[in-house]
Amino acid sequence: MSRRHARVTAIGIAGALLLAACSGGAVETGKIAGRAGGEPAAGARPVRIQASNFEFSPEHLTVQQREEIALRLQSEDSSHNFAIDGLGLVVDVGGGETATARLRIDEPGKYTYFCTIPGHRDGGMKGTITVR
Ligand SMILES: [Cu+2]
Repeated sequence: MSRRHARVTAIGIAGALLLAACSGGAVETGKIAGRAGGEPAAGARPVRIQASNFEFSPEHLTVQQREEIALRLQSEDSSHNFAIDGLGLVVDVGGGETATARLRIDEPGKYTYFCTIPGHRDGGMKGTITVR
């Protein structure tokens, strides 16, 4: 590969990454106190959610303030994820797979969860989580 070709390729990759970052339906973080992602805490309550094109089941969840949740996301078709507006990405799941991650919200309120994959939220992949 020539030096010039290498530089053009590098610019192309940077552009593709930037595009991916911009079109990914980014989730806002740092507005809600809590934990999103990583290993579930010991003794966490398991909560199962099914993800499919284009809905979550259930569409409503209720948890207690500061309650440790082991969120188990099961994909019935393609890749999906579960993110909470203001808190962050909780878990990603590959097509037909199941993945589990930590979730804890420290402030009571009503929050929105959704799938960040482009088009999925607009297609209906969203729900509400009530924290008491
Ligand atoms: Cu999705």
